[in-house]
Amino acid sequence: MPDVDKQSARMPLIRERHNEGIARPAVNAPGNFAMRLTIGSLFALFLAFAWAGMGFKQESARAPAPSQFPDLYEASITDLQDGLQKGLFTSVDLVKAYFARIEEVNLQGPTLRAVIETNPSALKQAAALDLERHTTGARGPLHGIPIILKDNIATLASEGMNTTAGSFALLGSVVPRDAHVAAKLRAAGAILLGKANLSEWANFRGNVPSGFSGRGGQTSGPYVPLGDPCGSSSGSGVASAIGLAAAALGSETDGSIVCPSGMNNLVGIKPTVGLTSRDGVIPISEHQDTVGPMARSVTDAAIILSAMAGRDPRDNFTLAQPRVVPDYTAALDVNGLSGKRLGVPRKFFEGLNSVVVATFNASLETMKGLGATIVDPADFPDFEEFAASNNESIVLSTDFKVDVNRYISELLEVPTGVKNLAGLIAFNTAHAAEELVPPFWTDQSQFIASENTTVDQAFFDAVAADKDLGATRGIDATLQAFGLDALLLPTDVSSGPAAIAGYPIITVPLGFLPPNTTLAPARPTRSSGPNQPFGLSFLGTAFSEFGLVSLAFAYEQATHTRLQVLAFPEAIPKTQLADIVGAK
Ligand SMILES: *[C@@H]1O[C@H](CO)[C@@H](O)[C@H](O)[C@H]1NC(C)=O
Ligand SMILES: *[C@@H]1O[C@H](CO)[C@@H](O)[C@H](O)[C@H]1NC(C)=O
Ligand SMILES: *[C@@H]1O[C@H](CO)[C@@H](O)[C@H](O)[C@H]1NC(C)=O
Ligand SMILES: *[C@@H]1O[C@H](CO)[C@@H](O)[C@H](O)[C@H]1NC(C)=O
Ligand SMILES: *[C@@H]1O[C@H](CO)[C@@H](O)[C@H](O)[C@H]1NC(C)=O
Ligand SMILES: *[C@@H]1O[C@H](CO)[C@@H](O)[C@H](O)[C@H]1NC(C)=O
Ligand SMILES: CC(=O)N[C@H]1CO[C@H](CO)[C@@H](O)[C@@H]1O
Repeated sequence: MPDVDKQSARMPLIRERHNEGIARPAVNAPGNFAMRLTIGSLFALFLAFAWAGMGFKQESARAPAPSQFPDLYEASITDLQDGLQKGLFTSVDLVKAYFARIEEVNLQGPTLRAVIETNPSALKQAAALDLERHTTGARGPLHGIPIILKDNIATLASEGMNTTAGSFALLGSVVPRDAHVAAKLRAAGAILLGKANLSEWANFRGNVPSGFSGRGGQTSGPYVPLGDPCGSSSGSGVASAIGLAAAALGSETDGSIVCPSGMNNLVGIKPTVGLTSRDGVIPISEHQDTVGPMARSVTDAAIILSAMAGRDPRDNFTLAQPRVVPDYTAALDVNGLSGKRLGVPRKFFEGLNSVVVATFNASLETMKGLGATIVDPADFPDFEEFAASNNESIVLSTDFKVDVNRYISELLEVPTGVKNLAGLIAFNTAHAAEELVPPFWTDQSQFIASENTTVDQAFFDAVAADKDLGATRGIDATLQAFGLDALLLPTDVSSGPAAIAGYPIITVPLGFLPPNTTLAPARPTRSSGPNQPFGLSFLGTAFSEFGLVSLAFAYEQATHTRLQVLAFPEAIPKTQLADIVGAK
């Protein structure tokens, strides 16, 4: 396949860059493979080579050392694809390894509750994809790569997984088809490994701590014990951060990809509304929802975004995107910051942690050193009007009722009998012990407020006001006034303007709170503590993802922040490919 050839031609370059300058974790380092070498694994390697030798691409015959298994804590999609292609391990091995890693930390050990379900068909699919690789070759960079989806992204019920937004109300519901993004990943050869826990209903039920769902319980983060994982793509963030899958998909209405990406030390892309289809994604708002990758590197996120973007007649917002989906990996340029103009809208910074601000300020110097011009401040011309506006809550509240009612009406079966938002509210009240759980998780006030809305003139005015404040007089006006390629913000405050504009954000690891940070009380999660990661966001205009990926990649490659601090030891799963391949 042409895709594969292109990819393998690029692989060595990307790998070299990736290895450069990474402070390899020493003490807690998962995966000292030399210790795990067994006769079994040697035999498996022998088989792998015999297999690879049977007309399988043009790999050289040098003997692999066992350490060539990528460490699953950090393994890139490129590394995994390389090992699969060389026959060092199979996709069946990968699925087994990730299942074992999930088992170690999800309900045992630190009980992170990041994963709500695993896919009972995943091993069978992996075997089929292994066979296909062997017979007709890999489809592309995602062939046989396990990815976790947020539990609001539909997958064929016949495969055995539920799609519930974390709610018992949708347990056993039968979706009409895969979500468009799930179907696209499948077509690219990805294995849909499982569903991630989330803030129930993508945090639109009421005032409930991030990462809680009735079905999945309370997710917590892997950097601070009982840490707030942020949300609503909480489980996607945690799962990707510690290698429970190669990467994950999340969805964002206002912050739900970028916040858990920032707080779990990941790269997250919140695409322009209309770049990735929302068909089959349990909604909040057609005006603001978008689906995107949460990964450990800009490269991985770019690979996944390239596979999931595209038009879909079932989501007419996607018809506004440029006709050809870019190959976002073509934007991966270490010189991507050179000659670029980036602005800092400082008025958004109020209330930020001073460590975050100081680290952000230092990153500006780094970017100057990489050839960027920083315009600081570069504020929104009508910031005060933007800040005073409450139009977003009208848009989301009104949209939710319409959009969630439509989603439920399209389901083929709903065993609980729930038919609409009014039915969801009644269901929660009737099943309070599972859904409205004391002491932290009792609220459904947002549901009730949303049920009370009507699509009226005030709603249409609010939609228009948001586009005007966020896009026309917000991000676009600021980019134009200062002649900028992008805006820069700490991820803690980046989501708002992009949310109401429908515009993209990419976040990359920026830093960690220092060791002497006070450990906040667990209520039920800790808002902060030592080693808590935080992110740096690049924002742009509609469909500017290609340019944003380029800027973020250049910054990531110059800084390699992610591995400067690892998850706390109990949150690092021990199972590695060597354990699985060796156990054959
Ligand atoms: C999905 O929900 C049904 C109950 O309706 C349950 O039997 C099944 O085990 C669930 N699937 C998974 C993978 O947990
Ligand atoms: C999408 O279609 C709906 C009707 O199904 C229409 O009301 C809406 O304006 C369309 N939106 C876009 C962006 O074309
Ligand atoms: C960050 O930079 C801004 C603008 O130069 C400055 O006003 C602020 O004091 C700096 N903050 C910290 C914590 O370094
Ligand atoms: C919506 O935005 C407009 C324009 O700034 C403003 O006049 C209006 O007060 C806002 N409405 C709400 C509910 O905040
Ligand atoms: C329902 O909407 C009406 C009119 O918009 C408002 O007066 C009332 O307070 C709302 N009730 C609730 C429970 O939100
Ligand atoms: C943490 O240590 C730094 C110096 O290393 C100091 O500036 C800061 O005030 C300390 N913070 C706290 C909360 O003790
Ligand atoms: C894969 C997994 O561990 N799923 C669990 C998620 O959490 C619920 C609620 O605790 C369990 O029932 C699942 O087994």
